Amino acid sequence: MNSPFDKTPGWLDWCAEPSKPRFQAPPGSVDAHCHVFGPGREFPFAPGRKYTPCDASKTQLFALRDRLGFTRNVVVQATCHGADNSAMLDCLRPSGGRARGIATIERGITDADLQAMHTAGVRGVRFNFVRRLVDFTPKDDLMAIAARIAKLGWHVVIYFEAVDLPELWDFFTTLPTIVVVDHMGRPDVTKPLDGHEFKLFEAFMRQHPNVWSKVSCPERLSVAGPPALHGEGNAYRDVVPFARRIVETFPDRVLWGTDWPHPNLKNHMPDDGLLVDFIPHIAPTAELQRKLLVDNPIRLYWAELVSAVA
Ligand code: 0GY
Repeated sequence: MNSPFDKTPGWLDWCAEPSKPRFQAPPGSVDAHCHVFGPGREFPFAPGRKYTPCDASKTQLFALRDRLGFTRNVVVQATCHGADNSAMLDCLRPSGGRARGIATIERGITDADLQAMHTAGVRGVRFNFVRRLVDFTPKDDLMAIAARIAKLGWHVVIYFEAVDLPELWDFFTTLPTIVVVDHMGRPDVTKPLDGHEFKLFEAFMRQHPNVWSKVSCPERLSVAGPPALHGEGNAYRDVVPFARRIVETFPDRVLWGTDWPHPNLKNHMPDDGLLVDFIPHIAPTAELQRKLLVDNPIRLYWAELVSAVA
């Protein structure tokens, strides 16, 4: 069915026929960062959005999950839906407990609405500091939200650019919950791995044991690009040292996700199968892979499964 919305000019649609990955994800693996868009006819995009995407439905997301050999999803509210979480919540209920959600909420949300989201499977909120995606919410509002969701055992997901970490550091380090950083804080991978900027991110994680990182989005961070440009095995090779450093240094606080359907990419749309084949380059042992894809996300999002086994 056609969307009633016109996509942002130059919009790249998600890859309809991703390759079957060669890397076999361990049983129970979680895609801990993905989104749904609409479908616009059913779940209209927000009037204040900064981009208008193609449709990307829950059925298509679940088909991708199965094709890639994954078991579970964490669906992150996309900014094009603002604080209307209906499309994200609509994924959780029919997933049979195999999807959790990260919401965008406003300060005035009622306790009853928060509780209903918890029952549906929401386990966190996202605070976004990327200017091209959102108008900033005042920090007082964010702190009030964080205090309320802490009581539910939820965590805060933060999205920011590496250059903004120094300014945001004090706010981030006073958050009262686990704090999950999207895409390693978006390092500039043309800068040295041991340079000031990435060292600061490592210090952020080292000094604050409540900080976790998603080692996701090589396709967004890479300057080297996908393998079509450089031959097989070299996909996003410039991102590998950064992600691998974080996985090896903080193996119990890392998550991985596809970022499907990959909003706002300008140069190419990744083959999600090849993104999965990126994993053994950044998590080279079976133990690191199991922590990254199973143990860590299960502990954070499906805690009841851990206590059931314990
Ligand atoms: C991502 C990255 C982006 C967009 C969003 O919610 C969103 O709109 O997260 C981006 O454009 O960098 O994590 O999906």
